[in-house]
Amino acid sequence: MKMTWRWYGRGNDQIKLSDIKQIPGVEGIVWALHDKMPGEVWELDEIAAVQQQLKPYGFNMDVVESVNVHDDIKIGLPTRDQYIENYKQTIKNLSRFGVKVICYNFMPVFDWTRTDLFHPVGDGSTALYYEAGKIHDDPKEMADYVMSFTEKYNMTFPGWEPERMAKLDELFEKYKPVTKEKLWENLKYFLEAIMPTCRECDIKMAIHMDDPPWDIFGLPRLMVDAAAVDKFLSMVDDPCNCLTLCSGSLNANPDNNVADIVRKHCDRIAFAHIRNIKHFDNGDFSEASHRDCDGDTGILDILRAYHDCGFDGYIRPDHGRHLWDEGPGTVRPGYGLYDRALGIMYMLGAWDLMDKEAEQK
Ligand SMILES: [Mn+2]
Repeated sequence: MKMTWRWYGRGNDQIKLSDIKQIPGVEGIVWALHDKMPGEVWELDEIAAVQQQLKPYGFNMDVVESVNVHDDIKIGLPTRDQYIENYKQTIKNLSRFGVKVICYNFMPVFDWTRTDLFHPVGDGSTALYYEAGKIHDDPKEMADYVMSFTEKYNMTFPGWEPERMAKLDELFEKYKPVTKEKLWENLKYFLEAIMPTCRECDIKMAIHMDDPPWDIFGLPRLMVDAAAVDKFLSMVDDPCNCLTLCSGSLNANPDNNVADIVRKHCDRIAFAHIRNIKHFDNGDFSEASHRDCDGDTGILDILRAYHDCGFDGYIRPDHGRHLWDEGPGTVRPGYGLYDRALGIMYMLGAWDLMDKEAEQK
């Protein structure tokens, strides 16, 4: 496996590349052009600027998270073909810089959804939290909460672009005819259109699991469980059609066994996100440290499954808690320095031990 770290870019992330360099084992930066709107072509000079930033530290730029998919593609409007052409051009441009994996998602309107971005864990740290009772019929309430952070701290979140959120009513109206079946069809149309370009460019498209993995506000969600993963991979059965298997997103539903999916589909997992979730009886969940016993996701089982399969794809710690002096205004929710660094050491510790055991066999 190849360890990576998600970084939001110079001037857009408080964490410095020189800090990341000091974390053992990090080979690559998972990056994106965060000022691009979905549907825009990523230009060569913009990509080259990121390459120049990473070069002095010796980090690879093999994984992009995310090239966001335009709503017209998800809705299936006639205008989608132009946006698909733009997407293909972005794939071609990225391949010129050696990019190997593009992480994306196909969630309607909203990206990840939480009700509290800095919820007390109980030990003085905070974490992202989902309070089931707070997700009512009114999506505006939640959008306003998330957007209040955007405004207050002058920080944009991928998938929560203010330009899109300002037109929330209009977006919901446009998605009205999009049933779950229609959304599957639109995803298939998109993938079949871009697969030849991916093969030509040696780039894997790696869909992220939906977060949380169930319908919200009447909007359908697709990548929610093992059956959906099976359907997705067989629907477009191409080695370039892959997964970003996010343990935390899937395991927000405690019925989802992530290790089983790893064992079944390891060859189609291009990118592994490791995140631990703690469940509560009332349907709430909190994000937890990467340590197996701090949550219910089965982090050690998952790592063992990857190791047993000889996983050689990219992996990263996903969301972490906010520790020590990290809090609103000093850290991106879920993307602090310390807990993710601890998560890496935990994963590498387990992995190194499994390597040693395998050697001795
Ligand atoms: Mn994830």
